[in-house]
Amino acid sequence: MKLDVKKGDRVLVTCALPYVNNIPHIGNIVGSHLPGDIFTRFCRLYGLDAIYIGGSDEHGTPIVVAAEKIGVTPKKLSTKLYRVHKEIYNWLNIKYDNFSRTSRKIHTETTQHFFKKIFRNGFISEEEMLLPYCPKCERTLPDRYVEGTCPVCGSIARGDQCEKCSTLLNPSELREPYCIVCHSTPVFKKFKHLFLDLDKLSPKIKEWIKNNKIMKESVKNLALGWIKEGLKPRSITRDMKWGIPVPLKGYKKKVFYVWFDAPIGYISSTKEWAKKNSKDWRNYWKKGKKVKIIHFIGKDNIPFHTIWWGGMLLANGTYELPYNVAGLQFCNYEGQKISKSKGVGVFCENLSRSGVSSDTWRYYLTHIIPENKDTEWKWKEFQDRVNNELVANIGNLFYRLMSFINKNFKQGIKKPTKFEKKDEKILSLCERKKEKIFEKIWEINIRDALQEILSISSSINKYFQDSEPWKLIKENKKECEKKLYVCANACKDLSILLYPYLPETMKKIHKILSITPTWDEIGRKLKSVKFEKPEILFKKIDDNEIKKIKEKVEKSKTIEEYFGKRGRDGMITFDDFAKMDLRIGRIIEAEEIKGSDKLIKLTIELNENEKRTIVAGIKKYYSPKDLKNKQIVFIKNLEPRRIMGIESQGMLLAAFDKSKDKLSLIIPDKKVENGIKLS
Ligand code: B3M
Ligand code: ZN
Repeated sequence: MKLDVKKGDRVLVTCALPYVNNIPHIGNIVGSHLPGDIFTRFCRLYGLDAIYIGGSDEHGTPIVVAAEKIGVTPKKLSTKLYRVHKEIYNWLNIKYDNFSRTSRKIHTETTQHFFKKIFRNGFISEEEMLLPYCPKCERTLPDRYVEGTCPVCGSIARGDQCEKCSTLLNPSELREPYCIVCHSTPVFKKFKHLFLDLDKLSPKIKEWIKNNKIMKESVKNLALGWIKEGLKPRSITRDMKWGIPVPLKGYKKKVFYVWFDAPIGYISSTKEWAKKNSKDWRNYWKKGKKVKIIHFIGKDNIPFHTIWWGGMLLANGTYELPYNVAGLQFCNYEGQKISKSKGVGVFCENLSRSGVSSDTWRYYLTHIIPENKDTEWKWKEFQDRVNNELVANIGNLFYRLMSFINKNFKQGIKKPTKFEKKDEKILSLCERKKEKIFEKIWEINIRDALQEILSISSSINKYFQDSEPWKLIKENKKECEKKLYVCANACKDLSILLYPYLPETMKKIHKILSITPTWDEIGRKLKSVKFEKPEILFKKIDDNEIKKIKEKVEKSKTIEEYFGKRGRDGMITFDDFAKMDLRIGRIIEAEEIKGSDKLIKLTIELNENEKRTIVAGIKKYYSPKDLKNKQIVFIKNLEPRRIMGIESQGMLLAAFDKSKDKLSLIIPDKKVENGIKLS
C-alpha cells in the first residue's frame, strides 16, 4: 500500500458516540474507543495534525426507555452517566481531544442548521407512514418502544434496526410486533413525517463507497449489498418530547430521529473543541479542506455510517465524506456473548479498583480488538500475555537494562564512536520498521502493528542476552558499554513505538531519558544514557491474583444502583419494601449520653430474650423519663452504626416537622404485642 498522508496533514478521528443508558464493558472499549485512541496517538506521532473527537449520544428511545425504567428524567440519567463514561475513558488513558454531549446547545444549533441545508437542497420529503400505536399505553411507539420479528433474519428486532443482522427497518416491517412496555399488540395508524430521500442519494452513496480505497472489504460489501437491494426514503422525525426540535412549520412538536442528530454530534463536538482551542472547525470538516475523517464504530453501526451518514453528508453537500469507516466486529467473553444482566463480561466501572494498571488492561485489550473478525476475552490468555509478553518481553528488557547500567555505570554511558554491523542492525531496527508499522495502523491493523513491535523487542532482548554484559563487564568494559548503549538506544526507539499502546508507562521512560516522542526521534542516537533508579514497569499476575481480579471486575453495577432506586417512576417494588424489618418494641431503659445534647441511649425490648440498643437524636424533644415504657416503631435490620462509642442497632420512626421544630414518635394506636412485625 502507498500511504496517502504526509506530515502536517489533517486527520479527524471519531469514535461512535455511546448512548449513556449504560456503563461501558470491555466489548465497547475494544470495539471503538481504544482502537480510535491508539490510531490517533499514532497519527500524532507520525506528525499528522490529528484530533480524536467523541461524546455521548443522549437522545432517542435508548435513553428515554432507560430513564423511564428507573424513574428519572432523560437529562438526569445522561448527566450522571456521562460523567461515569468520561471517568472510565480517562482512567484507561483514552485521550479524547473533546468529549461532548448531544444534549448541548451547540449540537441543537448544528443539527438544525444541517437539516435546513438538506431541506433546501431538496432531499427531504413529507410522507404519511404507518406507525405502531399502543391502545393500552395510548401512545405511538417509536423505535425501541416496539419489538417484533425481523423480516430478514427472523430474530427479535427493534422498530428501527435488527441487532442481529444490522438491517435498518421501519416498524411496519416487523412481524408480530408488540409494545415493550405492556406487551400489547399495537395497531398501525398513519402519521405525517419527514423523510431523507435515500433513494435519490443512492447513486452518489454507491459511487463514494465503490471508489473508496481504504475501507475494509467487509464494510464495503455490507454497504454495497444494501444499496443493491434498493434504498428507500427513511423517516428522520419522531413523535417524542426528548430530542432536537424539528425547525419546520407543522413539525415543531416533533423531534429528530436520534440517528439523524447523533452523527452530526461529531461536527458539534469538533466545534466545541475548536472554540476551546482557538481553531477553525471548518478545516476539519468542510469540503475541499483536505481533511481525512475516520470513524471507528462497531459492526451494528455500519449501515448508519455508510448509507445513512454518507447520505446525509451528500444531501447537505458542504462537508467532506468519510475517508474511512473502520467497522469493527464483536468481542465475546469466554465463549459467550457479553451480557450485563447475566454478569458475563468485564465491566469497566471496576477497572480502577482492580489493582491492575491501565496499561496492563490496554495491552491485553489491544490483542482482542476485533479488527477483522470476532474476538474473545480469555482469562488464561490475559494472564499468559501479561506474564510472557508484557512482563517478560517488554518490562524485563527495560528493567534489566536500567538496573545493569545503573549498577555498573553510575555516571552513565556515552555514545560510542564506532559500531559494528551487528550493532547497527539493532540500532536501526525501529527506524527501518516504523514506516511499515504506521502503514498497518493506517489500514486499521492495530494488532498486527503491535506484533511487529513485539518482534523488535524480542530482537533487542536477544542482542542483550547474546552480548552477555555480565561477563563483558569483567573482561572488556568498553565493549560492554557499547553493547549497553546499543540496547538503550534501541529501547528508546521501542518506547516511542509502544507509546500509543502503553502511554502511561512509556511516558515514564521518556521522562527518564529526557526525550520527546516524535517520529523523527526514532533512529536518532542519544549522546549519553543514564539511569538514576531502575523501575519495574509491569508485574506478573499469578493464579490467585487472577481469581481476585476476576471477582472484582465481573460484577456489574446496574444503572438503578447509580441512582439508588429501582422500579418505574421512582416507585419501589414490593420486594424493596419487604426488605425492611419494621417492629414494635417497648422502651425499657432510656438514658442521656454524656457529652451530647442531642442523643439518648434507648434499650428496646422485643421479647424477654431479645433486646436492642438504639441511639436516637431526640433529647431535645423527649426526656428519658417520658420515654420509659413507651411502645414505639423501629427498623430492626438497619446496619449497626457506632455513635459516640455506642453501637446503635436500629432506628426509631418519628414524624419530624422541620419548620416548627417538632418531633413526634410513631406509637401504635392500640396496644399490641412487642416484637410484632409491621406489614
Ligand atoms: N449511540 C449506538 C451505540 O452506542 C450509537 C452510536 C452513535 S454514533 C454517531 O452503539
Ligand atoms: Zn435481522
